[in-house]
Amino acid sequence: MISSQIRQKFLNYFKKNGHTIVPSSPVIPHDDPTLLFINAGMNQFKDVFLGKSVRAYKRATSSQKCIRVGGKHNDLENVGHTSRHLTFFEMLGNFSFGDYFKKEAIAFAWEVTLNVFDYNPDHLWATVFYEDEEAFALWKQYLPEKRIVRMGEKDNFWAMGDTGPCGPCSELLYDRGTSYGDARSPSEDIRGERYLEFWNLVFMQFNRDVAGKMDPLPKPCVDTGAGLERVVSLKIGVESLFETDLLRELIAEVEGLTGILYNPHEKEKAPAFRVIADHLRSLAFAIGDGVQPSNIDRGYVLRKILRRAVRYGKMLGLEKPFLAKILPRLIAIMGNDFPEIKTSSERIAETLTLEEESFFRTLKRGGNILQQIIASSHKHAGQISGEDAFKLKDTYGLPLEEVMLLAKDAHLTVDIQTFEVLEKEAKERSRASRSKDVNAHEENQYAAFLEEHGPTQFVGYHEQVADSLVLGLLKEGSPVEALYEGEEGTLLVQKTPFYAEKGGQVGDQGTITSQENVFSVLDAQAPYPDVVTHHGRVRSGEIRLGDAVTLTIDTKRRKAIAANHTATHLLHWALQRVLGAHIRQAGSIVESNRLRFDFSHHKPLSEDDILQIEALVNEKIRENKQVEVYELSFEEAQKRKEIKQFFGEKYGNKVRVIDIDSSKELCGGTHASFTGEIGYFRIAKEASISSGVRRIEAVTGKDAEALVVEGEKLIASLAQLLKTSSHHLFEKTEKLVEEYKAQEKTLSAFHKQNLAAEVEKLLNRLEMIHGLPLLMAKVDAKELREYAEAIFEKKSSLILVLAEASSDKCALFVRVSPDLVQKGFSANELIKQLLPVVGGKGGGKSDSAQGGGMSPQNLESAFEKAREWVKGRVG
Ligand code: ALA
Repeated sequence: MISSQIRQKFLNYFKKNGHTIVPSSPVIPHDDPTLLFINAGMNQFKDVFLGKSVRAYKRATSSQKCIRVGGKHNDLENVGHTSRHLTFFEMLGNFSFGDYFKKEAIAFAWEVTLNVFDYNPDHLWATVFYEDEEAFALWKQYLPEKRIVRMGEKDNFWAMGDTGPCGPCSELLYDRGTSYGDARSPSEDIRGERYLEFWNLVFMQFNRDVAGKMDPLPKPCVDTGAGLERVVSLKIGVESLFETDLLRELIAEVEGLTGILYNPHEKEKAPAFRVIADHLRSLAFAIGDGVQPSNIDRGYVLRKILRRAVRYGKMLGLEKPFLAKILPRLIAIMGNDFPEIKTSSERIAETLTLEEESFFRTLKRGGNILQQIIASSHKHAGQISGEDAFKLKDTYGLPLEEVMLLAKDAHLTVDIQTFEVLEKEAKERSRASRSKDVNAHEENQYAAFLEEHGPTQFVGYHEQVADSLVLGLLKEGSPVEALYEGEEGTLLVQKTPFYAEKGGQVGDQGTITSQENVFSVLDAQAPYPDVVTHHGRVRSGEIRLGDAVTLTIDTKRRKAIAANHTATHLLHWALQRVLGAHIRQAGSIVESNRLRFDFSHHKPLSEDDILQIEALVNEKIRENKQVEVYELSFEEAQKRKEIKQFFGEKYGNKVRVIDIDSSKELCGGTHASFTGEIGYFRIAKEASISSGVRRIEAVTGKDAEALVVEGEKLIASLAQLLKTSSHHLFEKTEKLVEEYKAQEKTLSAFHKQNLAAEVEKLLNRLEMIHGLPLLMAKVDAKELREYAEAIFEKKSSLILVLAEASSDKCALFVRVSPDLVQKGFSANELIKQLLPVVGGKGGGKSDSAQGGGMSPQNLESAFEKAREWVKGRVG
């Protein structure tokens, strides 16, 4: 495949030029609330650009999976309707972290363009930021001056998002000729069709903070990005990205499914082919990397993409889930270069199909609801309200266009203005929930602290006590000289045994003392890389800046946390063994008295799964394996596929491996030394937290013991209640159940007998009114109907009035046999005569009716009334 070849050649070129080939990170950014999906090759290096993290290399190259939808770079609505918008694409890039800058970046790009992409130099143009004289001068070595264009900030200043690394950029463009328009230069080419940009070289120089302030980066860096699909389309000279092998093969699959041929110039159906091919890639890679369609955040975006694919699929007559049918082809094309979609293929297929099925149901329901809305809108000014339209879209997923089309057919308009207001509000709500934790002021404060005092030295992997100096004190977030008895605050030192909350493990607790002065630490946090803060209260005396202090952690609590952390790794391993390799951690919390583990899985665990998982973990505990801890270079770790690593976690140059027999994970947490220290492991709870994500809560050691004891206590009290021992509880309960069944049988037989005898007695009260059999009786039972049945078994032609009464209420039941119904007697009519007498209400049909009243003392009068009624009817 040409695309694979170009990808490989590109990476090899840069490797030959001193760059390290770094694998693509997953499409989900970890720990970066400013970003929804990975949208550029540089994302995984963000902290390296900012100087917060170092790597063993200063030059890197990658082919990064990117999803651009939602957030700053958003193309979703265009996709399918143009030749070059995609939600998923691969970005080829080379990066310099404070190593080379503009000169080499431009030289590399030029050489690759001519010798790897094989482009004709006569077609090439470059743009530069309008005030970047240096870049302009550099390009002059390769291009005639008239093919170097200065552009403004909109085109030639690149930023990852509203905050983060940014800088001026220079783009390489390919002139596709006059058939794509008569613009004579990229600055005249408004639609960007003729001069197609294929490579962006960003000269990273600044970090923009939330206030918009731009601070220079520690060192100028280079970040470049060339869209692989675009590069290939230019190389093979096709008009559209959808003609490149990566996408055309997926379109071919859709042709096969629908029996319709793809004609790129046909306006009705062609967009649908493109939408499906593109969206499937976003969906498969995002699901493969652990996102589940849902109602929030990236899960919501995924749901939106999937629904868009389904809607376009319907235009091609696809009325049943179809995405999983195209998936194998995607895996065949890309699975060798991105093996994660191969290993997760089953989970991806299942997730796609379940979500599609649910959307098909939604569409059906939404369609029905729209019909109701249409019916009622006719009465209301002939317009569908904005609220209704929004509800249809937001709750039922019915897109506005569809609502408008159907409304038009029904001669209605839609209040689009209100709809748009509501949609904007919803968008703001979802944005607000995302950017909660970027507090620029605090960040700057800790960055300054780091600059002045260097990193806090963490000695807590081996030590529980450390002596150090107080370097910083904060009260309500502001620096102070001292904290006094009773005051709450934050304490920073040079060296600490306190583990700061990270990777799900809670922070340590303990004390910090200087002579008789005591500060109780309730929590330790890392608000900035390499800075540990101790939060708590001065219990006695005072703590001053510069004090020599002794820091002591609560060792018992720490041991319990460590055991739970090690158990979490074993649980993760056991889950993969029992449920399959597709299990991905989606979050965890490790505390002293419990652990919580979230993971992607599409169905509830069976009782048997849970038992197996517990058994595996407990077996490892009994084997008392040593928990080995060692460091590896980040590169080495990435090569070792058996080591679990998470979504682009910000790993430094060296990474720490926790190695427990067959479970190996990159992890900075504190752990038991031997698995035996965990003691015992039990799952306390298993449930779903959102679609496709499950949560396990588990306990270890004495908490696991307590869980078992609790169960045993319940058994013991049950045994006591049943007057037996817990050993005989089963037999005893079994016996009781048997007895109960037998007694029920006897009781029911007895009841029947009783009823028969009662009925015999009742039949004595049969009256003949002018030859018509009437039976009226007050009985002592709630089941008047049952009585009636038994009576009618004995007497097939009859008017029956049964009553049941308590001191303040009565019920009446009237039944007329079919032959008398034929003759015009109606139970309903009769009861309507009787109920007023007992002060009540009710009714029924001609053969049977019932009701209740509040005056039971009038029952005799009611019976008299019945007699008269019958008499009247016969007479
Ligand atoms: N990060 C730059 C871009 O995405 C290269 O265009």
